Amino acid sequence: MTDAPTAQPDAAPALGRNDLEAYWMPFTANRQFKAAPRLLVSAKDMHYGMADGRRLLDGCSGLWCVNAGHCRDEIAEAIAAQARRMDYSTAFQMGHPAAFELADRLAELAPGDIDHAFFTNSGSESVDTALKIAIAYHHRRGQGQRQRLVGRERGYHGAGFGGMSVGGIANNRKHFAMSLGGIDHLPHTHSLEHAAFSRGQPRWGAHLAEALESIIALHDASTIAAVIVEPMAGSAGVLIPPVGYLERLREICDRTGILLIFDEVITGFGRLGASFAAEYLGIVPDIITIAKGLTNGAVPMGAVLVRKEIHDAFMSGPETLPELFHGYTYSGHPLACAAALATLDLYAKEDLFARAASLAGYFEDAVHGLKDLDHVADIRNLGLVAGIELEAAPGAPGARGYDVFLRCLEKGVLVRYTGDIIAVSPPLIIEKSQIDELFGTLGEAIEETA
Ligand code: PXG
Repeated sequence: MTDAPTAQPDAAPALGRNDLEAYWMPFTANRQFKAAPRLLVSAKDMHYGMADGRRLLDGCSGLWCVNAGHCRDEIAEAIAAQARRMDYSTAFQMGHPAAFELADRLAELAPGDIDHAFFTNSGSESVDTALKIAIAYHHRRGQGQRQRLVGRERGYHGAGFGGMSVGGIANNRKHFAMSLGGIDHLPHTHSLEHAAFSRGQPRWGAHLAEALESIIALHDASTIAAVIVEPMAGSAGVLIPPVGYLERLREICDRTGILLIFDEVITGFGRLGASFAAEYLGIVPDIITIAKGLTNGAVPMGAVLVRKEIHDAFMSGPETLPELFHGYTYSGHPLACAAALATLDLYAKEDLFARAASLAGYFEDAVHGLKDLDHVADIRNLGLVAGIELEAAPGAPGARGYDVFLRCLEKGVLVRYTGDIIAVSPPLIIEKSQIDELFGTLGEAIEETA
């Protein structure tokens, strides 16, 4: 499959410094970036090409989305063909075949009786949609008092007001005084004291799910619509679910009628070595939010996958009215559907989820090989995801993470950093030699950092 040598990315167009000013970059230190820009101009398979002509091994699948590798011909061609056939299809009261086909394919892929898809354009929109569906579902069933939502500390559920409110990353919340009311948070499950250097799922931490019982005791289950968690938290620095933890959340939700939402924007589409984390862990939530790997990152798209019972609860009342007053101009956009269908075909044809599973052991050994380096406080991993937590430099939290990120970049490897945590999540087409390169380079960078 990927034995063929990776193509050299194209040469870069020139860009003057003044051209950088107008673009207000997202989640980026704009002044720092613009003082020393890092511009990507091309991509193929495992690599990016930079504006200065250098080639970068992509250790984080873009932003956790390019699971089948970059610029796959099959996806590019499907998008181009669709753009010529029909650019845009009116999304409300009209439909187009590819959206129905894609929903069908996702229903097949999803676990249990999760069998309907609502389309969005991003993970953030998927989360907001899922929260609205959860509340509206209870309302439909005569339980309109179920409005509270429960998220988790250190959770990331996108940048919308809904996702921000259930999210638990302080910096994403504290500048925006108004978040939704009626939200509680479970404690996060990360503990250096009890679970540092765990391989795969930590054995410590299942008891933290009991915090949901306390929230229920405080508010009563009859006021709570849903609990939303990332089965494996990505953005906050790769937090792996303790053995038994998600199972316990599922049991409590089953008993109390609270819906369990898995935010699989990162864990979907093979990241852990199965279609979804739900599949990998054998736990079926009520709702799954997806985006990113759905189109291999090639066109923005997200979706909310729901159990049959949830969907069917809406299919009553006047047949002339929309059952859910919600949607986006670009829900089920034809180009996104074309990209997603081609992506799902590629995942299947190259058996990429199984490939990720088969590489996971090698990947785990490689990342844990960094254990004895100075400054390494923890290493954690699951599927093709790893987090390397560094001790913060005295008085300068985040500085070491940024320094390691820059050193890797200098050496031709792109990783993500969140504070002092390095996250690695390569495309599932990665070769063993590239896993060696990735962690070899990261190890050098950690050794060199002060
Ligand atoms: N849920 C989860 C679990 C996510 O990881 C979103 C929702 C929001 O998706 P959109 O498409 O609206 O961005 C995400 C996004 C990182 C990083 O490196 C992670 C995300 C986005 C950007 C960077 O940690 N996750």
